[in-house]
Amino acid sequence: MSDLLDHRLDLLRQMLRVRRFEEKCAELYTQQKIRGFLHLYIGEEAVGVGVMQALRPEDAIVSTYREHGHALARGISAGSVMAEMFGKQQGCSRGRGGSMHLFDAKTKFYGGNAIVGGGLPLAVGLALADKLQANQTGRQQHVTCCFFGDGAVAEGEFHECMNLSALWKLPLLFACENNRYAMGTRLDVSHSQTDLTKKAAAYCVPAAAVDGMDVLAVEEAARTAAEQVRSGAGPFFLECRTYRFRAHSMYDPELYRDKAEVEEWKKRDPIPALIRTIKQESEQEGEQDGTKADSDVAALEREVAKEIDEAIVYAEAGTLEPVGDLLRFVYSDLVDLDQGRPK
Ligand SMILES: Cc1ncc(C[n+]2csc(CCOP(=O)(O)OP(=O)(O)O)c2C)c(N)n1
Ligand SMILES: [Mg+2]
Repeated sequence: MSDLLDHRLDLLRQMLRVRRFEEKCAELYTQQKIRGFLHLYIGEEAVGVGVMQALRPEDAIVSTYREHGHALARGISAGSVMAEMFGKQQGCSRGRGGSMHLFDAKTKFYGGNAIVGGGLPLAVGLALADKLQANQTGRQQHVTCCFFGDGAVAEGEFHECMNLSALWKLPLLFACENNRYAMGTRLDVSHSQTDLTKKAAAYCVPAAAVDGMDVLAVEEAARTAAEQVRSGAGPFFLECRTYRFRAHSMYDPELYRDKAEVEEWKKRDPIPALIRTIKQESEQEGEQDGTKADSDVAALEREVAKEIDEAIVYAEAGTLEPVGDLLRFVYSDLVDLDQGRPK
């Protein structure tokens, strides 16, 4: 099998992990094993998986409340994410964050965020720190990638962050997930300018839009953008045009859009689209009628199902943090500045 096909299958594996993980989350939510808010990424997987291809381990990521896919694609284990969904202390945020606050310092995944646009100023701060350190040590700048939705573009923070990042030439990749809705508000009802790239361009941030239902296109656009950022040219705004197939959250009756619109977008589901590409390419490579591709896909489905079943077993077996520990981390320990140790 060629390296190219191998890579395509890996992208498919990653999108399937996110899709099947979240389908299980929806089931577990109705069983009340997962509580609180739950925002599914189903339909948008090509964005998180595609953008993540362009990032290196030393790069940083800031995310939103719709971040399960980002976390999984970044390499946080399915078990640790599922345990967090269950509120167990084995979760990546010790069970204190839940669905909207996945966090993992090891992979530089600096958090989901319940505040619309709230990740943007954090990302500016991270990128500024990175640039200052790079200047001091002479190393190359790392990329800080900030995911946010079209709704965040209507927030004041977005405009402040565009301005500062361009002014200070910060190494920031803005990954805008334009799924056309902010809860029940359609893009053209809340934005006077619906071409979001123009808003970034107004602040002198170079910008491009990409088909967010095509993982290969997203990967290519993200690689180009990330390399430009890494070279020290300053920020880049990548608008990924996508669609969520499910409701905004588990509490949304979806009265603001036609079922026919959703069905139309489902025809562009990024997972079957990639399977079709893999089959075509596999046939071109001489794999006869594509049956090899079918068995590859079936094997991936089995592998992913096993991983997620194991993640659920891990989360079920996890433990809740003792009530007596609940005040831990509310205040920091007093540190003796001379000794660098807790007093
Ligand atoms: C500052 C702020 N205002 C309002 C809300 C309520 N709220 C939660 S999600 C959401 C919509 C955001 O839409 P978008 O940024 O497009 O992300 P999507 O849900 O489409 O992924 C709103 C208004 C919030 N969480 N934070
Ligand atoms: Mg949106």
